[in-house]
Amino acid sequence: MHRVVLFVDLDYFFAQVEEVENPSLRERPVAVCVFSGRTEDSGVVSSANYLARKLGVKAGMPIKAAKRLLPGNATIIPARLSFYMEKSRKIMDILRSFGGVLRVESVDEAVIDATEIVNRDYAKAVQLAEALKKRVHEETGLTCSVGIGPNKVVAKMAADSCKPNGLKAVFPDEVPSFLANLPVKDLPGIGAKAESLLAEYGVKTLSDLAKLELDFLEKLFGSKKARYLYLASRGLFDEAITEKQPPKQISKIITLKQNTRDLEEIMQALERVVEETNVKLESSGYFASRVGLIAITSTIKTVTRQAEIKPGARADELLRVLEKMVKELLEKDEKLLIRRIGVRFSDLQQATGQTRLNVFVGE
Ligand code: DCP
Ligand code: CA
Ligand code: CA
Repeated sequence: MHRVVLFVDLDYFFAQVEEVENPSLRERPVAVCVFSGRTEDSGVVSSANYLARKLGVKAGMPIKAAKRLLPGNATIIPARLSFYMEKSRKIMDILRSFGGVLRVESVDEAVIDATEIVNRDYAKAVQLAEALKKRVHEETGLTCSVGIGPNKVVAKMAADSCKPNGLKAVFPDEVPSFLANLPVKDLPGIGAKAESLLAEYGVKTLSDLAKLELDFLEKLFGSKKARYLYLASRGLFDEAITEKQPPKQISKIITLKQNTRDLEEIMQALERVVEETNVKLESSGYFASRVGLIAITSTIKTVTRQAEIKPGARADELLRVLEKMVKELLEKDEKLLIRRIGVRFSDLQQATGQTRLNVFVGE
């Protein structure tokens, strides 16, 4: 029985987000770049819109090289990574709201096992993909491409084949003909090195690749990759799609400049720790319902305190809770000197609701 897998990939993601923020960019080449700061122009292109790509600008290219290709009306934008992350989380929440098993593959990609919610029906999966695309566009202004297939590899290749703003379903019986004449480099996992190695043996297309014996592939690539190539070139590489396991806790502890019982010094250190862990928590998309203080004393004893907190509590609220704990420890033992101090967030839950809309699944 075939599964139904959707692969969603946002089109020219970072650059498109910038276009939505500033629609006048749509008419000109745009390159979103990460500046390294070493010299004025050092760094690389992260994402380019289609007008810039037409001129040869690509992700990974040095900014200097991109500038040589771009005309005067082009725009170079420094990447705003946390802004794109925030958009990404919003999009993942929209996708999640349709049900199915969703795995976030990267900042702009998700794979959904929709087998159950569409009842193995590919026609329904196409409707689901249309509905996803529509909602993402309505709520964020962004377009994406969606591929549908019996496993993740085929679904991803289908998405790649219909960019931008495309929708491509490869029905199970179409898999062999869809793959046959594609160049080997279109298979996820085949980079420039594998491509040229295969070319030495005259292997150019996926049907060439599918003619090779497993033994032979093992000699070239080792057993794990060989097995992948053997199956994937036939459209048969299939692995279960699972949601990532949420972390149980996030913690951080630092060593103070000197052993101390000075409240201000301790709180300054905690402020830094809370700020850093909060960023980590937010970027992984979780809220904590419990915060803990971890103190290691000058005699290397570990003392902890915990309290329940409101999920999503702000740093200043957290620091008030932690300060009370620190005061308590200091009052309880007047000789206590603290050597290391830290926080632990636990009882984590997904930052956003997982309401299942079932808008689509109704018969
Ligand atoms: N990215 C990056 N550096 C790279 C490749 C990608 O910073 N070398 C970032 C910017 C992209 C995002 O990851 O917007 C997604 O990567 P994709 O490879 O999916 O590229 P795009 O979304 O930009 O383009 P496409 O429309 O081809 O998917
Ligand atoms: Ca991508
Ligand atoms: Ca993309």
